[in-house]
Amino acid sequence: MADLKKVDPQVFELIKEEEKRQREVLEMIASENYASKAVMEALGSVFTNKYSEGFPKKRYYQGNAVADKIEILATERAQKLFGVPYVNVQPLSGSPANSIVYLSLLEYKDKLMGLSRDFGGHITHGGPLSLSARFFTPIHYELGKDNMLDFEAIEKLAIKEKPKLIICGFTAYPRIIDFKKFASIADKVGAYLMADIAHIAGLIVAGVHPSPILYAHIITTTTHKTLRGPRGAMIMVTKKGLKKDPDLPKKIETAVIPGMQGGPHDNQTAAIAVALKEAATPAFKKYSAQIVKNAKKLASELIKFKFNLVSGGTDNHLILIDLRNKKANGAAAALALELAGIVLNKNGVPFDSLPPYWTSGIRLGTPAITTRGMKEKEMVKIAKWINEAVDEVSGEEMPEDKESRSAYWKEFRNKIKSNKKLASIAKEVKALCAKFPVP
Ligand code: DSN
Repeated sequence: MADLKKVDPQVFELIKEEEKRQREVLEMIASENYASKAVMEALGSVFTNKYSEGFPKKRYYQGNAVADKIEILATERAQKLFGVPYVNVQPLSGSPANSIVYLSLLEYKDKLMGLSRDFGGHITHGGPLSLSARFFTPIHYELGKDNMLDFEAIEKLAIKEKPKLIICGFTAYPRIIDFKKFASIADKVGAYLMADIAHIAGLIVAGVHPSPILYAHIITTTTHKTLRGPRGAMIMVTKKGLKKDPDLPKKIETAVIPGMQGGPHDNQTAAIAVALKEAATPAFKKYSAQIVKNAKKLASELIKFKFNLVSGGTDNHLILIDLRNKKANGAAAALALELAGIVLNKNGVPFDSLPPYWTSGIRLGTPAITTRGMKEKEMVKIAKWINEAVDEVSGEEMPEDKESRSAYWKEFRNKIKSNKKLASIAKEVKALCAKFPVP
């Protein structure tokens, strides 16, 4: 980065600062990962200079012979890896990818049905204020009493509402998704089934989570979570999708451009191609299996410390903790953990009495720390540190009324910054991190 250092030392320093931060903490945000150097090199390549509205061999601008090759390569790798006949690699990220699907399938105010955000659904699955709720009619299913998918209730709701699109695949659901059951419900009511596998795409291609390819009509995914690529997304149409509607690829392309986007980010496409090559290796299979082993070990250790895990554990890469039995709130715990060198996010839990900005829970995941090579032994240490850090904020109850909340938060933030226990955990975390290099 010699040029950057010379041209813009300020940005150079900030990048160095962020590199140091990422190196010295446990990145446990369930949707984050460390992309490889090869992925980063492709992302920082000359493809960033190109405009290529349209699709390979059907572009609006000249000079796209090489851009065509890179998009075809990424597409073919994705088709092979996921086993689907059609892939579009142009969506800029997960939320636009989902919106593109809605634009291709639905008319204004048509019904789409997804898991409520309050139970782990994504905001684009009909969440309040999102485009999916403002332009379409969201119908929400919830989890059952055991905080697992309740297929009987989902079927009842689908029969009653007859949505045009049913969405499965979630943002904070720690259990296996039974795509077959979703398909039988969607087929019964004649709905399209979309599987949003943004969180679990890497686990699926590695065979450690069942695949939706035989069951969904359309699949969307991001490329930067368990798939470990650059920030980006893809939309796939399965054989079943083509059978239901042979025009789906055309509809999706029209929804990409001019529907939703302009030029694709060819540098992102190049980096996706690299990530897909990496994801097809035996090493990636091993990595993904370890993500799940680590999450399961971490879950069982946290349970020993009497943490209340939503659904009682995990089958995938993430864990959702309801902190109410610990008398802590999500915002306070997330900040305390960050000061202890453990970076995760506050997250709503089923039947949460606090709004999404504060929450009664935290969500954590193992993809990034597994990329660094951490295994079960390290999970034991991490669970202990999480317990110690949360102990420091036990008794931090969020005031009921909004006004007092900001005052409480200001005071809490000032107080927690100088907490000695958290600082000492952060030192231990840093020492552990030094043994596990980032790519
Ligand atoms: N922000 C992503 C997540 O953390 O789950 C989803 O958009």
